Amino acid sequence: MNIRSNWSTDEILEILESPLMELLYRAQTVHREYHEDNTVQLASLLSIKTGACTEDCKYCPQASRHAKATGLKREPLMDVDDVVMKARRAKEAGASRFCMGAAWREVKDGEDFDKVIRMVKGVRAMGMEACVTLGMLNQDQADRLADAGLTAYNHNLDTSPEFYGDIISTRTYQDRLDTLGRVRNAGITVCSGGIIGMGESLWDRARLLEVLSTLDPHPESVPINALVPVEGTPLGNRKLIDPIELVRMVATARIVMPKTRVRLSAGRAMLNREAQILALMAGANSIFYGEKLLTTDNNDTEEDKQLIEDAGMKVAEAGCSEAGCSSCS
Ligand code: SAM
Ligand code: DTB
Ligand code: SF4
Repeated sequence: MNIRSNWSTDEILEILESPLMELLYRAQTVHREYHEDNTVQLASLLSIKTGACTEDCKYCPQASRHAKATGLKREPLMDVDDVVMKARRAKEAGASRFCMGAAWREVKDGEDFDKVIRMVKGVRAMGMEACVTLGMLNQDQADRLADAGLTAYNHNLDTSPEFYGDIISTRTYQDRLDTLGRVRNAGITVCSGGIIGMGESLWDRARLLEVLSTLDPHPESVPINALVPVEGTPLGNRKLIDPIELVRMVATARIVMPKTRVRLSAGRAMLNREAQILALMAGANSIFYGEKLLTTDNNDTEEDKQLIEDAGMKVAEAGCSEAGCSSCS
């Protein structure tokens, strides 16, 4: 099967809505063809700068305008040595990718960015993949991150272009796409996905997958998050989504972006073992691993390792996880 970058909304919507057994069968067939290694990558997350963000993303506990209602404590940028120590612990626990998140609207040149560059170098020196998510970037900043050896840059599109304005007003969809373009230009791999369960329609979900799958090349990594409704945020009262909706989203992402690492991301803590195994069967081949995501709780690490073993899959080793990696494909 060839890799397509011309999917239409209708085609994707048809897949997303197809009978569950057909959807799972098709997704698993694609998955086996492109991911013979049968691995799940363990990626650990660390919030290197927490809260006090000027953006107004309705889902996010880190926006300063939600701080009073959420009670989230802001933390300045961490020290480089502390971050590298956390990465070392994550590696010892089995993670091969270390993702660092900062609650910034955009990167500003100066001392803080210089520290992030040193963090990236420190993580790479341990043989782990390094990913950062720092908000918007200019080309020079993307190039500096590439020079530091950054593996991937995470910058989510979150939802469809049409629903985006209902969730965020302080930046545009085009701003997001522009940053992704700079990341690609710099030669860093692209990590971009979205969130379901924010009140969007199935059509919006199909549109998000359309935007991602018509990028050429596809993002190497697509995180699929379920909204974690955090009390005090504007979406804090939203009902948890049905886990099967998450499974459908993962399966559809797998079918339209066969080579991509699809990451079962936020919201996994609300899934039981069976639902997580269904998501792995549907083509998810990475999870966030560690007791915390950025500010919210994540699944237990021992249970995660057991789950992967019980599912008959293997933990991906460092340096052997990117789509297109010569050792994997
Ligand atoms: N500030 C940077 C940015 O927005 O790109 C990086 C950090 S931001 C917290 C990273 C991603 O976390 C967001 O794009 C969003 O997709 C996800 N996220 C944040 N809060 C979430 C929540 N409550 N539930 C699910 N995903 C969430
Ligand atoms: C992504 O798509 N999900 C992660 C990571 N990329 C940076 C973040 C999830 C955050 C969930 C809410 C929190 O813990 O603050
Ligand atoms: Fe800021 Fe990122 Fe949270 Fe939006 S998602 S408020 S940009 S930290």
